[in-house]
Amino acid sequence: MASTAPTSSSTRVLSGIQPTSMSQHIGNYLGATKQWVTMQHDHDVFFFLADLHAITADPPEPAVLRQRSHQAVAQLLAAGVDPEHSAIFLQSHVPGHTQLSWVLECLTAYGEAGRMTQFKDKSARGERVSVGLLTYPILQAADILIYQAHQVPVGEDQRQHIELTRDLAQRFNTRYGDTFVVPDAFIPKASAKILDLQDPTAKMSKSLPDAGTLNLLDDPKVLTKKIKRAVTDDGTEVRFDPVAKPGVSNLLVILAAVTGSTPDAAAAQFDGQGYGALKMAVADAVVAFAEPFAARVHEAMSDPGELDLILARGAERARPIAEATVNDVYDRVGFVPPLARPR
Ligand code: AQP
Repeated sequence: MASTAPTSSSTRVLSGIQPTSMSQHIGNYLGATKQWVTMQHDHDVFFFLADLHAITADPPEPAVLRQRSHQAVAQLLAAGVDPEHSAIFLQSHVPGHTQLSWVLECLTAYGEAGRMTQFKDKSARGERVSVGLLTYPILQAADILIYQAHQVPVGEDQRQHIELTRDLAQRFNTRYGDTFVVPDAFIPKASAKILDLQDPTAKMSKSLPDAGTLNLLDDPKVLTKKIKRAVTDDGTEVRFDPVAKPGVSNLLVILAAVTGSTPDAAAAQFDGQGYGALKMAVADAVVAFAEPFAARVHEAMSDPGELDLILARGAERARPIAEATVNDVYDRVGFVPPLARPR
C-alpha cells in the first residue's frame, strides 16, 4: 500500500460536489453534504468542489463558474462543514487528479465507460456530448483513489461510479501491486435519492427544469410554490409507499429528513388529512431550514478573501497526499522519474 494511506486508526473520507449551479438543492444536502458535516468530527476528511467536472456538459461563462465555485464553498460552510476539521478545496487546485485520471483512463475499457447510467441519461438529455462527459467517472475515480479514501459519502445516484472506482483500484492493484485503498460508498438509508417534484420517477437534479428542484437558496415564496405544485397522485391518503405513491413518499422523505423523523412517522401526522396539509408542512419545514441557511451563505459570500484562504489551506493539505500517490503510481507504471538537478 502507498505511503499516503492513512493509519488504521483514522478512516479517511473523501467526497465532492460540482459547482454546476448557484445553489445546492435539497437532494445534494440530504444525500451528501449533511453526512459530510457529521463525519468531519471523527474522520480524516477531504471535501472538494469538482470544478473540472462542472465543464463536462455545457461549460458556463468563466465569471459564472468562478462565482458558482465561491458560492459552493459558502454553502458548505453554511451547511456546517468546518474548515478547521475538513480540508475544503478546488479540484483544479490539485493537478494530481488529472495526472492520475490519465492512467486510470488507460485501464478502463471504452464500453465500460459508456455503460455508466449517468452518462447514458445526461447524453440522452444534452445536445452536446463531450468526451469529458464520458470520462468524468474515471476522473471521479482518480479524485477518490488519489487520497487513499476509505469512505465516500454520496447519494444513491453515485453508487455505480463508486463501483467503477473500486474496480479500477482492484485492477491497478492486481496489475502493479498493492497501491490503492479500495473505497466503500457511504450512502444514507433514508434520503439517498430525493426525487424531482415534477417527475417523481427522476432524481432531483441541478440540470433538470427548475420547477422540480428545491434549491436551498430559492426565495421562501418560490420554495413554497414549488412544493404546493409538486406532482402527487389522484388518491387522497398520505401514506409512505414509494412504489405506488412516489410523489407523496418523496415529500414524506424530505419532511422526515429535515425534521429528524421517519417517513412513516411523518405520514402518521396526516391521518385523515389530504395532500394540501402535507404540502404545507413540507413547505414550512423546508423554509425553516433554508432561510437561515441562505443568511449564512450571504454572510460567507461577503468575504471572498476568506473563502479563497479556506480553499488555499485545503489545497495545501490535499496536494502532498495527491503528489505522493501520483509519484507512486507513475513509478509503478514505469514512467522514468524526472531527475532532480541541483540548482
Ligand atoms: N436527488 C438527489 N438525492 C440525493 N443525493 C443527491 N445527490 C445529487 N442529487 C441527489 C448527491 O449530491 C452530491 C453532489 O452531487 P453533484 O453536484 O456532484 O452531482 P450530481 O450527482 O450529478 O448532482 P446533480 O444535482 O444532479 O447535478 P448536475 O445536474 O449538475 O449533474 C453527490 O454525492 C450526489 O450523489
